[in-house]
Amino acid sequence: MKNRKPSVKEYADLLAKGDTVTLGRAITAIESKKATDARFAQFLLAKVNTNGPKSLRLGITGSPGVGKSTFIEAFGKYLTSLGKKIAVLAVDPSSTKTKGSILGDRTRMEELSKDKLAFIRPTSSGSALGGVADRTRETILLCEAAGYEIIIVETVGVGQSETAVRSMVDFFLLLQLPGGGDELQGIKKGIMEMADAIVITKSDGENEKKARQAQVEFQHALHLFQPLSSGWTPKVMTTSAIQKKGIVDVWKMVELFHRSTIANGSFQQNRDQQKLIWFQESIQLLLRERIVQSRKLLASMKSLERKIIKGEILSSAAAKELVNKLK
Ligand SMILES: Nc1nc2c(ncn2[C@@H]2O[C@H](COP(=O)(O)OP(=O)(O)O)[C@@H](O)[C@H]2O)c(=O)[nH]1
Ligand SMILES: [Mg+2]
Repeated sequence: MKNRKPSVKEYADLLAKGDTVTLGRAITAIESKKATDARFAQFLLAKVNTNGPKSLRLGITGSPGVGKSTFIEAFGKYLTSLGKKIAVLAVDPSSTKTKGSILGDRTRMEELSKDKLAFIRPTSSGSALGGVADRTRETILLCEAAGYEIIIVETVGVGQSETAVRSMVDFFLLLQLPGGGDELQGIKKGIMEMADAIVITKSDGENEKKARQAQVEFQHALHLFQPLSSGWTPKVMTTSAIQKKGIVDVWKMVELFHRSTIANGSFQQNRDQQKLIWFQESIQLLLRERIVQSRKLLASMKSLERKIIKGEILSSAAAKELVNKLK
């Protein structure tokens, strides 16, 4: 066995061959707080960043317990049965507090995690700078470089993670429990507005009737929103992941979306726009990083924070004052 560490090029080649050990290592490097790991990850990403892979990126969201993991397991198994390579990335912004939830999710995708065509990886939020969104975007690129054609990004339906995930996927799916109008009240309108489809879960047994009712109500609700810029009309479907019902229809819908948005150009437009969002977010992150990495600037920031709270300075003016010190 060679003792020498493989070069970035060798890693890139291994990745291109779909080597999952290399993929895992590369993702770990992205998540690492060590500067050498970060540099390695950047070199590797630069090597694998082929413009425009033929992948499909799918975001899936919904409240805890709605059935995301069970759905992804059934959906994922169906996709691998078609011979497709899929990667599942779980974004859990609260994972530092609830480490157990991700482990729980993994065991719930038991069959899929044993599937040779599937790669499952939770994104830990950790405490490193850069944020979950940044690392998830890079992880998506690495998975695509390793030949995964369908990337599923799962997020817990709480907080701002939906907006972040929306800005890195092609298709955004919202899962909802069967139920009547009461259920409708509970959902944040903003999340529904971002959805390309709503899937009512657990449509089996006694729930079936309620699920169909919910389908009608959600369809009505969606009609009230502005049309999506993609020209796509959001759909509402019912599924039972346990009885494997509706899973094929969801895939057919996603395929239709893929075909029609590629045809009308909005698929590429969306990806281009997402690249620019990433650029802007990175600028903000790097600026902040520069500040907190300098003891002097960090002290200024803390002192300005105190002044803001005391009402001595406006937040925006304080930001200007701080950024002006970045020379
Ligand atoms: N009856 C029924 N139960 C389901 C279905 N999908 C998920 N569940 C159950 O709902 C609970 C939460 O599912 P899970 O996939 O962990 O939800 P998550 O928190 O959104 O990932 C579990 O007890 C599942 O067994 C379904 O299609 N039908
Ligand atoms: Mg889950």
